[in-house]
Amino acid sequence: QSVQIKNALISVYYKDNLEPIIHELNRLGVNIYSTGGTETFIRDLGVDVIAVEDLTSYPSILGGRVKTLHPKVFGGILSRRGLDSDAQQLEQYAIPEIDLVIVDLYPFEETVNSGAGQEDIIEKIDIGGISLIRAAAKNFKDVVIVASKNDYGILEDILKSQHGATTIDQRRTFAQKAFNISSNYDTHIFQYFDQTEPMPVFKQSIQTSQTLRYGENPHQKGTFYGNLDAMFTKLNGKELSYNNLVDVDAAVALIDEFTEPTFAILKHTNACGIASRLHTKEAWLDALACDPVSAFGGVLIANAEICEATALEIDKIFYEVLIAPAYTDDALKVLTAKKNRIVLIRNRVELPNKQFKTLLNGVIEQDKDLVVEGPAEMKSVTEKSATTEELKDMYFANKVVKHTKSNTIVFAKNSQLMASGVGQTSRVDSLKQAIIKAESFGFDLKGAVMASDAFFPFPDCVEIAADAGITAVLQPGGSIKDQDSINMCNQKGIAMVTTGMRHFKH
Ligand code: 93A
Repeated sequence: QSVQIKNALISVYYKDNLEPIIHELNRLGVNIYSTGGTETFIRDLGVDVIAVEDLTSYPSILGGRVKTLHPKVFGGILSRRGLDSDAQQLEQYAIPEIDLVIVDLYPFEETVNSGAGQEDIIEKIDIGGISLIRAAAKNFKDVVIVASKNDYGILEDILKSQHGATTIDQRRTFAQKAFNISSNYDTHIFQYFDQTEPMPVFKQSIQTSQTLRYGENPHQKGTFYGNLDAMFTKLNGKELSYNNLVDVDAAVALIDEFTEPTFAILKHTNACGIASRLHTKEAWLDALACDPVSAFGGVLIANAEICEATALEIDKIFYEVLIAPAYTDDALKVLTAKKNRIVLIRNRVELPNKQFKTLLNGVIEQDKDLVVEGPAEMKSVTEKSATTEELKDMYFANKVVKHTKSNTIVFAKNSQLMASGVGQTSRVDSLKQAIIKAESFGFDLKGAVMASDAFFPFPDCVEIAADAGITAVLQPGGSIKDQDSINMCNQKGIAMVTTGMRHFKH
């Protein structure tokens, strides 16, 4: 499967660094066919070259728009070696087999970036060159395609070390690169013509990418498109995995809801612990107390500097990722002792307020859910009004609700998450899950508040919650049966507020 190069076609925009290849091909006795400017360049080196016009018996026409587009050129590139009918036709029409194509396309992107006018830009849409690339790459079984000036050096090395022969693996690699070049080239042309509103995150993030160890599971490949180094400064630990990234994203969105010192612990994008306190260490301890079982292997995030005392507490459990805006030196000594734990500084980067998701062979885009209703938007709908403390806790709970998978029920007391029911297919199941969790970790729900991401279709949820000790309930409202739930609250002597704002998260 080693193919010896006998005939080459060279048509390049940038002639720089081409010279050594020409001399090498000449030394190997390869026949060189070439187009206008490239042909002159080769002839000036004192090397024999055949003008494509002499092969096609056609001049370059329309100011160069049509120079290589001819069956005598493309037939020689595309013919299937070893197929008698193709060989017969090559002979019949006197077409030489071309086994090396070197093309460097008209610089479309550079011309656009130079601020040139439309006419110049359009003229730089390469037609013949891109066709040569596609044809040669398609026939990689027998043809070598070098599609960029950046690969002249690689070709030269191969020509020298293998005396003008190439292996199938090398030809396939060249073909792969060639299709990468042609697809990027067409993408730039598309972007020039594209008048639609750009998707800013994609445009900006597509420029850097990072191959992940794997995707959500080890048998899935994964890549991150974006600039993690701008978002975080990594102080310790291994590479962030796909699942880490998903949780880190959720963690960042959640913590940004809070201004007072807050610590959150996330598992599978949901908070399994979160608390706001005067000191970060207390916030950590109370976040952990919420569900110390789930916290194992979690993603931890704080919105205030981590000191040594806090670090010593955090260090007691196994976690995957820790994120904070800053760490004291003493804290870092503690936190960097275990080499696998990922410790990140969150850099202040403005995040786009749109989000995207692929589905059904397309993309859906939406504004991020950036609003959260404070006590001012909470409308009391029951005979009993919520106390100031309850209002504060419902505000806290509502922030957590927003960042928890639907259907969601969140219990909170004294700016601490007591339990949540997440991602259940019915709200009442979420509620029951939250009650069981709270009780299993020793919480007394008496005086705690409940927040729900969407309205209650029936009065069962408030009834069960009140029986469990909940004294105030927050929900968006909007069910045709709202009044049933309100009546139930009145009957149980608890408060309810509505916000008018649903916070589904799927
Ligand atoms: O104008 S084209 O689209 N029509 C063609 O038939 C054609 N063949 C090669 N451009 C064409 N090329 C391009 O010409 C190559 O991609 C290369 O960039 C350039 C080399 O021209 P010259 O050898 O005259 O400098």
